[in-house]
Amino acid sequence: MDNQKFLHKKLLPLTLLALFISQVSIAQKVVHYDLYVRDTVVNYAGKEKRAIAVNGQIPMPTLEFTEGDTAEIVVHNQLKESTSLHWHGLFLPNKEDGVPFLTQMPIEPGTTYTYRFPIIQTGTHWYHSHSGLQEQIGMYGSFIMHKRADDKTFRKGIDDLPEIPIMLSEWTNLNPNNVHRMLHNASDWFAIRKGATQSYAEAIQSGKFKTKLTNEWKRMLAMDVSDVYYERVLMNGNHHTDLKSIDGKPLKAGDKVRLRISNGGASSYFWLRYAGGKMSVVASDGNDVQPVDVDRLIIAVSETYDVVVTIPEDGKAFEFMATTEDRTQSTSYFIGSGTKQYVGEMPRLKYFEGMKMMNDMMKMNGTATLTIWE
Ligand SMILES: [Cu+2]
Repeated sequence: MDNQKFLHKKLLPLTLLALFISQVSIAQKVVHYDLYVRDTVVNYAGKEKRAIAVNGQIPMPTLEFTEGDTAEIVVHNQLKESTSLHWHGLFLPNKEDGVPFLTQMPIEPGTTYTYRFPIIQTGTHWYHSHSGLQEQIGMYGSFIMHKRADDKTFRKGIDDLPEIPIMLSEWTNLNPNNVHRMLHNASDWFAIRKGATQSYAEAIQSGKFKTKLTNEWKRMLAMDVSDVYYERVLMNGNHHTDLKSIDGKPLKAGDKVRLRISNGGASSYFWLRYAGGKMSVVASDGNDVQPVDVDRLIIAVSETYDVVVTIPEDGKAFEFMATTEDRTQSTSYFIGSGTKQYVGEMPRLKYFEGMKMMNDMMKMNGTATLTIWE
């Protein structure tokens, strides 16, 4: 009895000490980034336009951590307007969440602000400005949190693959504030640019004159799956990118690459497709999922997916393409070296078919409501 007490007394401080040391060693790794936010001029679609670059680049730099690190991110605002950064999908103390006038004051021009928070999760996430419409003109970037090597959930063959973070985004030559205003005014301009005005002539041509008439009667605007026309869509700030090697290692047949994809677009959903066979989805919004092989998948605004692609043969570069849901724009990576293997464009949408479906559904809903009323 006495012996046990003695042991207990002696062991407790030791245990505490061990606990303390392990905590210190976890908390000690501070990963520091300096972000310089500056005005820039870009030419993505035939016109020189104002944009915002961070450390001279669009998208913003990829920020990488390992679970257990402390993130220390210093924002140097060199703009003539205020800014802020929001960490999309991250668990962190509220005051680090980056929402001006809610969790912090705006970072004023010429000032510096430090975000500091522990990394307590893993996965693919992203970050963006939370001030005005700065996100639309360049302020989006990947935020990657790796698993620790001793993580019980570490998946060999997935979590140790070479990887590429991919930020999807759109570019418009219009000032984003104008886009915003035009959306409020129900302008037809975007539909005209997209060739999606759905005129009477087109309606007659596709045998849907009655549908068109019904819609006019209801004073419906032409319907589309997305409202804004963009001049360009981008993967990591480029229209097309060659990916021949990762970390200096050339990619060859049989190699697998993990694409950590975030949709940093303001309003576009994207279809993702690959010319080299099926893609294996291994994570969604930063969470591991049971791998699922797909021919294509759609990614919504702000979502992230981790997708593993395999290079089926040498001497060819396989296209990984993102196409806007309205199918008017696309952007791609070519993975591997050699002759380009294209996925091919997706067929244009059948607008009148969709219109008719919508009308039929509304009729059905009307009936259902009536039944309830009776
Ligand atoms: Cu967000």
